[in-house]
Amino acid sequence: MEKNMYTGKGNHRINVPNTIHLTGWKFYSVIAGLVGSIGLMLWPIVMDPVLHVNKYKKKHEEIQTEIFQAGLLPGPCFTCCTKNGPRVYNIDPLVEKCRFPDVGIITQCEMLYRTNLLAMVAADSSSQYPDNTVLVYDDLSKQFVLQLTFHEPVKAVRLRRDKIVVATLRQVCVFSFPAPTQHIFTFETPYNTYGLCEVSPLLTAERNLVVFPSFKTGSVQLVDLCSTDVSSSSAPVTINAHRSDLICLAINQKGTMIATASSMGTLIRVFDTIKRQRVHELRRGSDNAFLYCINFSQNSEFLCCASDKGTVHIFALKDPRYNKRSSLSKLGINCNYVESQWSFANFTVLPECACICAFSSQNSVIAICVDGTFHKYVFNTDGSCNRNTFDIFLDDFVDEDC
Ligand SMILES: *[C@@H]1O[C@H](CO)[C@@H](O)[C@H](O)[C@H]1NC(C)=O
Ligand SMILES: CC(=O)N[C@H]1CO[C@H](CO)[C@@H](O)[C@@H]1O
Repeated sequence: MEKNMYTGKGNHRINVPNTIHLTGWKFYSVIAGLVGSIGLMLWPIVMDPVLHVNKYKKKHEEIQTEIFQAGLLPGPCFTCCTKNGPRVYNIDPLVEKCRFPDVGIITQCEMLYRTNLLAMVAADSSSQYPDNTVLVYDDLSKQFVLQLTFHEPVKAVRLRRDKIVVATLRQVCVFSFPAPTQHIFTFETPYNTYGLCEVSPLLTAERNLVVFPSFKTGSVQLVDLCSTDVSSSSAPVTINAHRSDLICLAINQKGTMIATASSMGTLIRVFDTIKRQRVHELRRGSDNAFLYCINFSQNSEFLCCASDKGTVHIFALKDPRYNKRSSLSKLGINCNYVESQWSFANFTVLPECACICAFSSQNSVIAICVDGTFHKYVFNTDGSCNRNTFDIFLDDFVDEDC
């Protein structure tokens, strides 16, 4: 392990064994995923919680404190960190693919798409690894193949096929990845308790950006990953997004737009990353809330968000006419408040239960909650939003080919 350690002290000693192969999960699992999603569309099985209400209540109590973090991959699976180690699930259909019980208590687990590589951050309380360390696990060789150690606790890890981005409490560090893993640059940030840091996920993105909070309250710093000269001498590229602290940050697939929310939680602002201009102002609600998650749809046509109010909202970006407007604006009264757009569709999950949301196949949004529940709703631009799936994912069996 020692040999593969990045100490962050100038002398970067990182060796990745030559044995990393970026093979996908078995090809047929993708096909199965596709077939599964078609199956779901033709034959929507609605698992009514009313039928399982006792089981649900019991499960809810049992598992509420078990999950530390859940992460949605841009694609058909998600990871979830439990007290018994991280797990990987397929979404369409909902099936547990893998669990890693031997790696100890992990608080963050980020998978490189659907490959064999997972970046993990341990809980400090677990004796094995400290919380200032990122461990990359290779599921083919069933071992950790890379260890990066920082001065401060790691708050987030983001992977792309060519980079690993790590947000610690006060820094964002970018490394080339997987082999050779070399330190490219480090940026200082204000205290980043929530590990706000996003990277445009695709190598083919129009803009290859890493975005994170900047020193001015409520502002976002944008760094071009392809730029060879990101020296600190040049003025940082920032967007002043909000007047209070950022609480949520998202980037679209192409890297052309970011969405932000502040600690007020009333507004979501969407900015063009090229022109650095605000393109949308979306109103989640009129009272304050804590936003857990914002996500763009694959083609940036829609945006969803989840808050502690227990409501998942869906907004239209490409055709904002679908969004609802305040009735005041219809009367022609003009002020900032009435100009903003309200979501055109929404659905509810358990309030105050942390939850992440993302778009899935054809006009559907899924929500994954720390109480172990999985929700999938199909929406329509007329504002209808109907439940397609409800399940308790920690209840699932392990697929044999894992
Ligand atoms: C959710 O959608 C319903 C139906 O369109 C609407 O009546 C309700 O006001 C919305 N709720 C919120 C919190 O926006
Ligand atoms: C599918 C997708 O883009 N999911 C992202 C949703 O947002 C969270 C963070 O808010 C990301 O971790 C996911 O990758």
